[in-house]
Amino acid sequence: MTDRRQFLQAGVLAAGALALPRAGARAASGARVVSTWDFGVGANQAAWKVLAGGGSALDAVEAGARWAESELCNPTVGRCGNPDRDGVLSLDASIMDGDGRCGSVAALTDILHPVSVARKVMENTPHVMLVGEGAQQFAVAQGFERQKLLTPAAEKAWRDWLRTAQYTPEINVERRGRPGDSSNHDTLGMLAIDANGRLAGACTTSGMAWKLHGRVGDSPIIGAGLYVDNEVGGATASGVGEEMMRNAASFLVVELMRQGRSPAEACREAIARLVRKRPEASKTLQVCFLALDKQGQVGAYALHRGFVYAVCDTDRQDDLRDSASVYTSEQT
Ligand code: SD4
Repeated sequence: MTDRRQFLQAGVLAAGALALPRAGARAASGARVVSTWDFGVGANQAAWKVLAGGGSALDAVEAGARWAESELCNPTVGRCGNPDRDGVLSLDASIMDGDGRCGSVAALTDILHPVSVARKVMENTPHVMLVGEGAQQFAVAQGFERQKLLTPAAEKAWRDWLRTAQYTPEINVERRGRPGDSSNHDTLGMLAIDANGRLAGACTTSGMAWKLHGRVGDSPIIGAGLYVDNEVGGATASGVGEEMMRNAASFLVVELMRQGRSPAEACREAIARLVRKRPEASKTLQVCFLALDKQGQVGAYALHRGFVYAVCDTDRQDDLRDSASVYTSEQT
């Protein structure tokens, strides 16, 4: 179990700590996996074990998202996530491959691996999305164990919030006054291309802390928090999900790449549209996009400073990049 800061301080980014099987390097040639935020380094490495062994992009992104859901201890992903305003920890996740197969779960409670439930929705049902109680029933029927996930630390944070916030739902509670602070927002969005040139993506989150009970963000909405198409590439998002949902934003990024934009240009244009629609709101909300095209080129763009993303391939498994591409600083 790893706190994200300890994870970085422990020197996981030091090259020596990153020895991964080189034997798979040939099988993985051309493969690449990219993820949002600094803990994306650890998630990428979990995914890379699959890609380096010649595995599929779909298996890789599931493995990477599972790593974030269980190994990482972080207030906005998986078992250590902060609850909603009623003290309920509810998780959202999605998975998609480049052939358009997809599955997602939203407002799922008491199940450790929402991304794997999402994959079961994709593979074992005629549906794309299950929510709430029905998603949990389905998970249990598929063999997932019900367990209490809320950590004592998350429960304490919620109780502290209740004391001061008078039960008012807030959209941007973690970001107030510092919209790009990387220590405060952390959905895992992951995109991978395997050695056969096939793409897949996954997204997993506990969403916004202290959200209204029943609130669903962009992460499980195909086209908002995640979209993948083998003909073009994939995109994923992190930040205030309501903005991604208003703009079908990950789909938009992929469509912009289809029209010839590079991954970074497509992410930038998606942010520009969002700002044009809601210029005032954009001053305080963070929105970040990460995209990977079918050639394996990666690009990212954020509305405000603070977004970092991780890139992993045969050459390097610990690459953490600062999204120097920031919309607000361009405008000033
Ligand atoms: C959501 N997009 O639920 C997610 C939250 C997030 O970094 O990305 N936080 O709106």
